[in-house]
Amino acid sequence: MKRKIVSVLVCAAMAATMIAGCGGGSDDAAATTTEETATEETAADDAAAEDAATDDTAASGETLTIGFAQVGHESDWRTASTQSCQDVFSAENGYDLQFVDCDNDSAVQLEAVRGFIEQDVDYIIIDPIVSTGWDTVLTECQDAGIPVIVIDRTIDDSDKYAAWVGSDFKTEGLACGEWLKAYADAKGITDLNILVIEGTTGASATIGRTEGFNEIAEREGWNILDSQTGDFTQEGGQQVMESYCKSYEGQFNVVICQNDNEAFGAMDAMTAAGVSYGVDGDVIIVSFDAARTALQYCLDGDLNAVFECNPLAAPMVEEIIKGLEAGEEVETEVYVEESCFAHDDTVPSISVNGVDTPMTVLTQDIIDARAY
Ligand code: GZL
Repeated sequence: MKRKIVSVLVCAAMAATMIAGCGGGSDDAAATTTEETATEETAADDAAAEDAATDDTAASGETLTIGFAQVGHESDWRTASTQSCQDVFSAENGYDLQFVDCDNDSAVQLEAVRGFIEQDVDYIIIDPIVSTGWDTVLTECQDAGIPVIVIDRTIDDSDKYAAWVGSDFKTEGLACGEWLKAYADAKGITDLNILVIEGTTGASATIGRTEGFNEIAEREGWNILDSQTGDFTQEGGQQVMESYCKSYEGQFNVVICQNDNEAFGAMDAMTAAGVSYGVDGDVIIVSFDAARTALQYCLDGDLNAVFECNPLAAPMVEEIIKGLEAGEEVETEVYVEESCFAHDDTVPSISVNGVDTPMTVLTQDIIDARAY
């Protein structure tokens, strides 16, 4: 339910009722007129009270109800993203967070958003599982007067939302490709035979990382042996890698995992298949996200490099909501800060989109200081 100052609304309604009641002693016509007048006054009073309530609410910081339709719980990254929102949009911070874990199911996610409309929440946050199929429900949000803020992944078939906060996934893919080129050159590896474990099909993170990496692969003439979805899960990464170890035994020397959890599964599968990987292995392996566990693997040499995708969007979302509450112009596209990590300084830096980007060589202190 949208925030209201119920006492003001109840008083307005009571005042209208008293007017109608007091005017009931005359004949029916007069009584009807009084009632109609009272009804019109009630509606006017309600509107005035609502405006007053809104103004008062904004000024007094009354509780804002936020509906959050989260992708699911598929990865360490997702856990950090959810925690960030729950920490920021807490009751003590003046919010009523209505959270729905959509379990990686787009139909559930659309239903969750419609449920928020029914609840008449003040704002809706969506991390879209896939980037299409959104215009109808976003139109419904617009018609209901509920601002939508999109985080992390993008919506590509509608612009009916107030703002987006997230990452440039193509740039993440380009960074990975540029690092691999520099790393292979430094190690004297001229023949790259690459296996890719993609993220969730249709997710903008998958689309962007694939597009960016493939742009470098095509430029360098690399051989991508196969590219299959692991659905951003550890189980998915393990299953795909088990299949790869059978189908491409002895043929591959690079594995690109589009998130950390897929890399954990791929590492387990390669270990079971007797395939060595990491800085001292036969196979170069990298991941995206950079949650603490993956950084520890990278520090230990099991992962060669990790490309960050920052999940902590909630503080920037709150700034946008505060701006909207204050009637201010807000940033409609906000990019989170991200880094590139490596086990060692074989590649000190890379150039991505013409921007010189350092590769951060991991230390235990860096990992211990990380927020997620
Ligand atoms: C990317 C995010 C992806 C992460 C995965 O921004 O949507 O989804 O890379 C997560 O870990 O499952």
